[in-house]
Amino acid sequence: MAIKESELILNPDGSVYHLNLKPENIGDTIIFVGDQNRVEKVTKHFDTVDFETQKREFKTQTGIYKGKRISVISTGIGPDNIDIVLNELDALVNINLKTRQPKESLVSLNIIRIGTSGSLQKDIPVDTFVLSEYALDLNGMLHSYQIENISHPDIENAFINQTNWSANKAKPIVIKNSEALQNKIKSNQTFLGVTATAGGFYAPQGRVLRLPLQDAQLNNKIDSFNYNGLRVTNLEMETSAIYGLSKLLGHNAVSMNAIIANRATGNFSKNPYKTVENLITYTLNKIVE
Ligand code: R1P
Repeated sequence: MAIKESELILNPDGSVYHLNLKPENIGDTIIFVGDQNRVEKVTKHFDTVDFETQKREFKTQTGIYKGKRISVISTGIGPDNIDIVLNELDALVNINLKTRQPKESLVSLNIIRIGTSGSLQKDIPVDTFVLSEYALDLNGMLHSYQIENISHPDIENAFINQTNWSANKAKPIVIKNSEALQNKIKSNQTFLGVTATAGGFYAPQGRVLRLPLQDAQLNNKIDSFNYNGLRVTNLEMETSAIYGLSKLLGHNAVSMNAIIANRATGNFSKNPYKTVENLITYTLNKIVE
C-alpha cells in the first residue's frame, strides 16, 4: 500500500516536506547540530561543499571531508524536531518517494550529534566532552512509538524508584547508543555516561526563574542516581529522541556533548565557542580515522 500524500508530504519539487531534501542530497554519514549557525562551523573544515538548503531551522550542507561524503543538518531545539528530522531522513533512504512504498533493502545511516550540554557531576568540568553511552528520555515523545524492544526496564525502574518519579510525567525510557560508533569515536578525551534528555530548558531541567518546580529535589536525585555504576552525566534536549528513533528505524547513532555548563558547581564555560569548535574537529577526525 502506498503511503498517502497526507502522511508522507512532499514539496512540489519532490523533496521531503520540512527538510527540503531529495535522496541524492545527503551522504550516509550525517552530523546533527542544534543551531543552524553551527552548520558552517562544521563544513568550513570540509574540502568541498556541493549542496545547501534551508527551511525553517532545518539547514543542510553536504560535502566532502577527507574523502568522505558527510551531510550536516541543524535540528533546532528539542525532541519534537528530532521526530521530524529522523523520520524524513529515513524516508529519503528507505522509502521510494515515487511509488511511496518502503524499500525492501534498507539503508543504515550513521548519525552523530555534536551538541552543547550541562554536566550534572562535579568531576565532569566545563570544556570537556561527554559521549552518551545511554540516553535517558524524560520527555515522552518516544511513547508514541512501540519502544518495548529498545528500552531497558531494569535501569528505568531503578531511576523511577530512586527519584520517586511522578506518575503524572512521561515514564522515563533508557536507550543505548550504537556501540560501533562509540568505539570509533571514544578516547581518553571523552567521558562516557547517561545523558538525560528533557523536553524543555527551564523546569524540565530543574531551572527556577519565577515558577516553582513540581519536585524541588529532583535534580539532586538525578545527580546521585546510580545503577551498577551507571550515572547521569549531563542534561540536554535531543539525544534520547535521536537514539530511540535511530534504533527503531535501523540507523546507528551517537551523541557528542560539549560541556559548557556545570550544574553541580554552577560554572559556565569562559569560552563555549572554543569548546564546541574543539568538539567539532575532534569528532570530524574520528569519523574519518
Ligand atoms: C538549549 O540551549 C539547546 O542547547 C543544547 C540543548 O540540547 C538544546 O538544543 O544543544 P544544542 O547546542 O546542540 O542545540
